[in-house]
Amino acid sequence: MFRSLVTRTVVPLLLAAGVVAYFGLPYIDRLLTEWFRADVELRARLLMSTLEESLPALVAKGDQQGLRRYTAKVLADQRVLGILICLPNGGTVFKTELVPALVSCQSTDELADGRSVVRHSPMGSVLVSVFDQKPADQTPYRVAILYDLSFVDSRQSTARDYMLAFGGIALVILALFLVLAAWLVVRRWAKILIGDITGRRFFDDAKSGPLSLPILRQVRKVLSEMEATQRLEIDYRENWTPQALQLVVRDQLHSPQMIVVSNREPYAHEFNEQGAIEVRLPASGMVTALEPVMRACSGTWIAHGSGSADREVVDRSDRVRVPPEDPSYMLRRVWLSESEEQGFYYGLSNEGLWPLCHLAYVRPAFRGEDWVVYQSVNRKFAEAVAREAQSDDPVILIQDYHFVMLPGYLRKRRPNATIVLFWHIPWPNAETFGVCPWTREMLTSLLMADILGFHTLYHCQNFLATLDRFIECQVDHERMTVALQGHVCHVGAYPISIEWPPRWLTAVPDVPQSRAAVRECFGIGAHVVLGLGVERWDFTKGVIERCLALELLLEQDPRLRGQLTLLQIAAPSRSKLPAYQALQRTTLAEVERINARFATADWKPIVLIGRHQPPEQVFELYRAADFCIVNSLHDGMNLVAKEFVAARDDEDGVLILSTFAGAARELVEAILVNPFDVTETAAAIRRAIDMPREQRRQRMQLMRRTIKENNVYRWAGRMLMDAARIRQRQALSRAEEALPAA
Ligand code: GDG
Repeated sequence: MFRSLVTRTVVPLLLAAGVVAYFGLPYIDRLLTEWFRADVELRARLLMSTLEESLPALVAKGDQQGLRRYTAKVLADQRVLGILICLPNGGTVFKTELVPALVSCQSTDELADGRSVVRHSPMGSVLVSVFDQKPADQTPYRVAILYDLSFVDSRQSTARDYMLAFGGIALVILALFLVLAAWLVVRRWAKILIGDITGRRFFDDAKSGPLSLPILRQVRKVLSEMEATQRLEIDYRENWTPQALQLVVRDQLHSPQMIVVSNREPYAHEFNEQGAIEVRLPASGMVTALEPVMRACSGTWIAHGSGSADREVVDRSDRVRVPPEDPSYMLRRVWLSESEEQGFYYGLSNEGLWPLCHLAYVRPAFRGEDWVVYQSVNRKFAEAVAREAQSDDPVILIQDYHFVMLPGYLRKRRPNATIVLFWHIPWPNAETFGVCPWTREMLTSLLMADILGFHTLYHCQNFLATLDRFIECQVDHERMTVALQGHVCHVGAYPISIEWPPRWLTAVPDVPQSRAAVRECFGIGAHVVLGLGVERWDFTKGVIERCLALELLLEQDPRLRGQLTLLQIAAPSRSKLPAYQALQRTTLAEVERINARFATADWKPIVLIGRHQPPEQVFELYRAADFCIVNSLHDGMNLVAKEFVAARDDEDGVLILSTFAGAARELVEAILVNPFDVTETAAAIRRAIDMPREQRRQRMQLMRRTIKENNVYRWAGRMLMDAARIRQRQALSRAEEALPAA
């Protein structure tokens, strides 16, 4: 700051002084010249009055010798250069030796008595002063006294140099003094100002000093404007980003430890056929949604280590940092034995709860031994969470139906933790859920969460109705809260989504290139309309119904044969279970039958890829397709529908969507179908093929805007903002309870 004060004060001051000196010095010079000249003129007049005593007699006599002797004494004064005595007619009476040639009686003739003139000779300047003498009884004559003025020049330049030097030094000292004083004042003021800001005194006019007040008022104004904009952005945000989510975690939750618990891990390490370790991203909607959130928020993700090489890469505490290419959070793996996996994952979770919650008409299986294992695995995860928790109040985000008992177990171990459980699948009506033999235990545990999130309001209402039917608790339908054993659980609809824009898109070529690449890869002709299906191979996703709809369409309109292909990606899932094995067999058989019925030498109606694909490949397929069909029989949300729309930055392509998928509540511009109605689904495919470009563009534009605004950061942000409010309320009531009774 000091240097800046110097450059901002001293330098301009010196420049200004230079300008003043440049224009002022000639004036001073002139002034000095006049002073010196006046001085010399006075001396000439004095000398003349001295000469007046003896000169008349010598001039009268014309005594050249006497005049020379007499003037020689006068000339002892070195500054008197010479004396010239002239007659009125211009004749010379007497002239001393050093009178220069340019001064003569003629040349001084026009000068009036007592006046002076400066003549410039090669020896220097000369001042000539003339005095007319008129002695009584004598011829008048004129005396010219010549003074050497060269001393004036040298004195003048010395005087100027001294003036400049003193002026300059005085100026610099003054400037430095000023700068020092200003610096001290500013430093003190800045110290007070910083103190007022860091001590937060600036929130209160009365506490901040008068000097700081004007600035602090400005700071406060800017801050409150920023806060208002931020609030606006958060409330009505069209553009939720990872940074916005980080802000929510920092400013509203005050950066607590974040722990995610799920069965499926976000990254699985697998041995490939060559024995090398590969990282694989599972085909899971929960992982698709949660992974970007975790990358933004950091923390620990606890999940079942199911990859064949998972144990090879963890540390002694079973931890590994992920994502592998740019680690930003910790993955803590929990190991499950085969029997644990059987009872917990395959058994109760996927043969019991999954079919129970999806109206796909697959009968759920509930076995007592699975229930025992399910609870013990939930306890094992509770143990892992407790070990990972570094404080008594972490934020724990539990994912899905695999961990129904976890909120209850965790509430006992960490009463002050904020527990959020998100239910990724539908919640059926009360009668249906009541089929589960352990409904009461499960509901009681779920209510120990602080927030219980579902995709849709409809699922929330089903849940509240199930509570009403099966357990004794206080349900406030207005505020969507449930009180049980002194604990309040908030039930809310938080429609899940995807990151915007999906990060895989950067690695995928544009639409024309993707179309060409995919058609070449799968041997599909350039003129063929390409329909796409992408899912885990699950009976809820309606893959067989889709194939039947395609068959019906080709039957109804033979002109479409050779013109339309369905490319179906079915990533094997839960393949150990008989229902899934049967599904895979039936799907393959149906595809084979339909292909055998219609296929030609260079065309097949259905191309089925029953393998897990890398995510970049999945996004390339989205870009290559003319339409994407998502006809799930029942689906909590369905992220494939959202990913397809997100991939279509060309604003083209048609989405066919099941009315029984949660996504249908948001993506109303899709062609909505009842997946159980094969005829309607066939008609929807026909509509997708025939839809004009402009209609496709407008529908796609609207859907893209919906997903962009309601992306996964908004999903997590809304839930975490609610969690923050609940935390604040709980802290307040704990503080009030701690107060001594009045
Ligand atoms: C549950 C709910 C809810 C699919 N095949 C491959 C692959 N995928 C990816 C998709 C998508 C994800 O898997 C599937 O997401 P969904 O939402 O469709 O389905 P679920 O796994 O059943 O998820 C569902 C979701 O939770 C979130 O709450 O929407 O309703 O059932 O991201 O792209 N990914 C890769 N290869 C594949 O072959 N890499």
